[in-house]
Amino acid sequence: MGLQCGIIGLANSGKTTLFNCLSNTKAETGKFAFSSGKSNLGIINVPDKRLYNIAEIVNPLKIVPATVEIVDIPGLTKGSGKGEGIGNRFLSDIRNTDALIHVIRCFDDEKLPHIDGSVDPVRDKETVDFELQVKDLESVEKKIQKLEKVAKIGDKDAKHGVEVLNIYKQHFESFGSARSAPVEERDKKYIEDLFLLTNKPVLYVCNVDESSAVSGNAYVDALKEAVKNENTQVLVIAAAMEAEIAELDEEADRIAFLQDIGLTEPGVNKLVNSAYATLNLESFFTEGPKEVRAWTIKKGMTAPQAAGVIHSDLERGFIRAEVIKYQDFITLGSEHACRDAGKLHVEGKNYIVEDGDILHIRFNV
Ligand SMILES: Nc1nc2c(ncn2[C@@H]2O[C@H](COP(=O)(O)OP(=O)(O)OP(=O)(O)O)[C@@H](O)[C@H]2O)c(=O)[nH]1
Ligand SMILES: [Mg+2]
Repeated sequence: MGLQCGIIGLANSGKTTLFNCLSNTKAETGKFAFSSGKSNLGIINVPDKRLYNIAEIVNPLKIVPATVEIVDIPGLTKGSGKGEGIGNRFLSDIRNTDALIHVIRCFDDEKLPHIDGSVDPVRDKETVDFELQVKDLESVEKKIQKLEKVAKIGDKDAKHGVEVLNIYKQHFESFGSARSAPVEERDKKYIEDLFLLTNKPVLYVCNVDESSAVSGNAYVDALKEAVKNENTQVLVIAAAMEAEIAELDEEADRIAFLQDIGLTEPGVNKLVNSAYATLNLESFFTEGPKEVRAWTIKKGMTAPQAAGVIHSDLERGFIRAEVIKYQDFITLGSEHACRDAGKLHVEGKNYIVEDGDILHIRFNV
């Protein structure tokens, strides 16, 4: 399952800096707003200690973490949705992402002027939301026009669709985002094909200076207060500092650097884990002498569905899954020991895979 996250935020909020701490590819950051003229694409390895603990027992040739794709788009600004600045044409680059990471500037830096004259996280967040809403309004209006034609010739479903889309339209016009529109669950099918930007789950990242990395600052508090009804997570990350840490080659140096400022793990790890939680994602593992690997599934997937994430043949020809719980594997120290202790469970096609399961899929095609 290719999970994709888009990074959004005002120009100079630190999107590319964050991208660089997350991704295995490096992109250029700039002191000037709109310094970048393209979106950056990268792959994040999902940090998961369990994978390495399993590998320590198995000693495989290869360790393969689960991955998430990230897209970093350049500078949004007031008017982006209407084609001002350069942000507009990049909004389509995040159209197909599963979730958005909204980076918000929560640091002072006299050398880095803010495009709107002052640091104000709540205003900035609203500016960005507004640009996305303008874009979504456009999509919804287009669909209304199309559906109205069908409704005119008596199509009841189209008529209802127009009603629902008009709720969205009004909601956008009063500065609402699609995810909070007063629409019944069953009516949301009318916007499914539009991939509305403001319908995507969002995580806020407050980009702070080093001294606020542990406990935040007044900017963070203001933002938290402003989004407290949005039912989402607000993370505090010192992106510029974490980018420096990510540059260090030695793991021990990175840990020492983190501890020095009072952190136990990089904020970007928390970010990936929060994205998983927000999207209801979990991991299962496969292990063998060739490779120990983590895979991403949606919570509630059955064993054949999970097998299908590995390869469609495994889903099609699914016979059974042999399941060892992560904790049993670590405690008992081998597949063999788990089998002997009765900790290797044979499960059929209705088994719901749990986070941390180690699976062997038996199949036949
Ligand atoms: N002081 C300080 N500077 C930061 C921090 N995070 C990023 N910067 C600086 O802010 C500038 C802009 O950062 P970028 O990551 O390029 O910002 P961006 O959001 O990608 O900007 P655009 O691509 O132009 O929209 C760079 O000079 C960064 O070094 C921070 O936490 N503190
Ligand atoms: Mg950038």
